[in-house]
Amino acid sequence: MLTLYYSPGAASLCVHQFLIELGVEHRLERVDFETKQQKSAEYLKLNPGGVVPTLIVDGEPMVESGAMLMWLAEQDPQARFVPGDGGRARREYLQWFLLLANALQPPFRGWFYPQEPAGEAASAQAKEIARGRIEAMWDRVNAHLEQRGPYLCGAQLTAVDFFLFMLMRWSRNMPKPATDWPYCAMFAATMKTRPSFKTLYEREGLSEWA
Ligand SMILES: N[C@@H](CCC(=O)N[C@@H](CS)C(=O)NCC(=O)O)C(=O)O
Repeated sequence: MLTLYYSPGAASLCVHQFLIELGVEHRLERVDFETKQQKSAEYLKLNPGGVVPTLIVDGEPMVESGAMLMWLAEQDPQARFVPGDGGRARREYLQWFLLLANALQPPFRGWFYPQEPAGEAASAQAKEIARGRIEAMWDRVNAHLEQRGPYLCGAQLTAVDFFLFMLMRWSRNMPKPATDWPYCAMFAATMKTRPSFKTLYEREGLSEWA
């Protein structure tokens, strides 16, 4: 049985939704951010970065939400969420996983934890830089979805779409949320119709951006 260490709405969200979507049996362990449980000695043994999510597989901890999505998608006997043709869609799948993890997730860290790169005094500036990087990525994602959509790899919904959907959700209270871009908005609206989204919200006790 898999165990997911999570915090509501955090980077664990895409993994949680994907587990529901796949119908894979799992157990949830909530990590309490209020008490900084993610920095406790016990949790750091599982995830030395002191962040969520952590997925326990056969007693072994795994970190990085994008890697978890890729791995879970591979375990699915019908491989429903992996483009299997080895061609364009497969290339896009790998490209977008790495692009989102390298170029979009880090500026979100900068937006939510702006003191990290250069201390409290520089946090307003760090936040503006992060915002610019995030918005530039929505331009890019929007252009791709316009040309290639409705999903990142074309007609097939794949694991990487769950990653993108979570990142879009993180922008909901920003001055320009992802849904200000029309093709991003269409993508988000489509993803919200999935039954896994409703179950996820019930389980994590979420209501914003429903
Ligand atoms: N690249 C990591 C990012 C994980 C991450 O930054 N998680 C945040 C929540 S979204 C966290 O645990 N923050 C608590 C902290 O840094 O103390 C992943 O996708 O797994």
